[in-house]
Formats: sequence, structure tokens, C-alpha cells
Amino acid sequence: MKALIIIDVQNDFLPGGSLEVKDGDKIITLINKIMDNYGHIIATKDWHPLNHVSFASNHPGKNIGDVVKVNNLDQILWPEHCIQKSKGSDFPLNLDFKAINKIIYKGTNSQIDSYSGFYDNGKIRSTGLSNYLKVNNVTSIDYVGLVTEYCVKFTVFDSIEEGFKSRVILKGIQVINLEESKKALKEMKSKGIDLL
Ligand code: VGL
Ligand code: ZN
Repeated sequence: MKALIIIDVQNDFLPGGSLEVKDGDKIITLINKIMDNYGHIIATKDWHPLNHVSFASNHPGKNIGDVVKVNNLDQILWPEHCIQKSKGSDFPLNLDFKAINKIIYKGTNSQIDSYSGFYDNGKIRSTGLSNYLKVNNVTSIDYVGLVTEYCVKFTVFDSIEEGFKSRVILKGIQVINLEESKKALKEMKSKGIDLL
């Protein structure tokens, strides 16, 4: 069974959002168009509590973009984004979200970030995504969403490690930092992830 996983297509990552990605909205038409081709459609949502460790606002004296150590892990500090139940955490209205079969929430623990849709950044807690896919006999996954060098990258790395045939649809992703994203795509390729 083939699945489509849509990563973090949420208002805060789109133009006008608190962590807006330039042209982040340009991938939505394509995503809507390809949804029909899949037996299962899963979306991940970045889903942070207000006191989340990734927010610069929770580190007095620090700024957005600074890197701090949290339990020995590097943590980049972001603006507040995708706060649980906020408008910024919603799917955009022009995404065909009614076609989504399952939503996986990540970054819900205030003390640790989660770029991957499978595990938190310390690989301590599973989100349940892997189990959901296995129970539904999914063996092959195509990925779209935001953003290439963070959540897409770490999700597909875990995807291949979990044994799923994994492909990234290049017209369905978007980047924050072009240099970092080029590196990310190279790393994906070297790990056996197909780039379409
Ligand atoms: C993401 C930064 C912080 C992402 C999530 O979805 O790529 N990036 N939280
Ligand atoms: Zn986040």
C-alpha cells in the first residue's frame, strides 16, 4: 500500500505566518492534485504548547536563531509557532484537508523538539506514525511539505530507517535556507531516498 505524508502544511509556515516560508503556499495546488493517487493520506502537525523549549520567548536573553543546549541536544530557537489549537497551527483553508485520513501531532512535549514526524529529536518517544503505517500495510511513502532542511529531512531519514520505501516529491517541498536545503537533498539521496 502506498501512502502520501504531508509534513507541517500549517498557517504559521505559510506567507503571513509567524515562521513563514517564502512560497510555502506554492506547493498546495500540487498536493491537492496528487492526493487522489494514494490509498492513505497522513498529515503531520507541529503542535507546540506555549512553554515549548524551541521558542526564543522561553529563553530570556536569547534571540530567534540562537542555538542553545537542552539535555545535551542542540536546540535552534524559533519564533512562537504552531501553538496547539491556534490559527497558526491550522491547515490552510485551500488545502484539501478533508481527504486526510490521519493526523500525527509532534513537538507536543514542552521539553523537547520534534522535527521528524516519527520521533522527537532525542529519539526517545515515538509519535505513533510508524505503527500506524505498519498496521495499515503501508510499505511505500511519498513525502511533501515544509520545510526541506528540517522537518522533511528528519522525517524521511526516520522513514528509511523504519524500512519504508521513501520518496520526496521535489515540487511539493519548500525551503527556509537554500544552502542548507541543498545539503539536505544530497544527504537524502545518499541514504537511498528517491527524489522525484
Ligand atoms: C519546523 C522549525 C521548527 C518544520 C518545525 O516544520 O520544518 N521547522 N518547527
Ligand atoms: Zn516547531
